[in-house]
Amino acid sequence: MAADDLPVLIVGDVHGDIERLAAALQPYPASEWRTIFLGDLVDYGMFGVGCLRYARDRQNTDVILGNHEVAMLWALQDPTRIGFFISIGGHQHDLDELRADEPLQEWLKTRPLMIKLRDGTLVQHCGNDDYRMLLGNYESDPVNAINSKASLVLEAGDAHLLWEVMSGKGVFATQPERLERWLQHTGCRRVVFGHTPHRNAVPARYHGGKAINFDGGLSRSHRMYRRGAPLAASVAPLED
Ligand SMILES: [Mn+2]
Repeated sequence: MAADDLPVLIVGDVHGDIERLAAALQPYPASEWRTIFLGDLVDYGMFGVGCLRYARDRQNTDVILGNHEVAMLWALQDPTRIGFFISIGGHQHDLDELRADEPLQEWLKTRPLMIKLRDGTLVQHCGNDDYRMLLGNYESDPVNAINSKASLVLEAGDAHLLWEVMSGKGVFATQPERLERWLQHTGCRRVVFGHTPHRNAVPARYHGGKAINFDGGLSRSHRMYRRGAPLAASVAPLED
């Protein structure tokens, strides 16, 4: 079966906790699911690059970029940003490992910022519409345009431009008009995102399910980790 025909499994921010990631994926064999990682696999936990490799090598799997991957690429391109990268939870050993693995860098730099699924679901890291800053005035296919722009920016060594786009606060939970405009602009019926931990037992749904947050604070090393945060708050099938 092609990955496109499989049911979709969403994985929210993993942040280096490869043990909890493995536990969360245990009920979902790779061959039976199309797995989509929402970005932020690195930082806080000790196994950020390990999580990237795990996701890259998992069958039927897509990975989109989070702001923490962008910060890591930025630190890689500009050593004066290493302190900043460490200050947001980054680890020197992860940076060293990424530096030594050029194929992994290349893979990371060519990941999309968003994916539009056949059912009209938009998948992106941040719960806001700041991605529009990457768009020109008359883009007929905004999702594709944003992804192409992001790859060009990273290839040119300008990761900082993406950091500006991706470090803002989520707004979809609280600003339904902006959500509605973004859905209209991208031609989607709902948006799935991570980036800001919610406190639910399952992914947090807003505005009748038009916006769904899958960042359940999976990583025990995250500064906002809450003891007992259920795995299913971050890793769950995308329902119809
Ligand atoms: Mn995050």
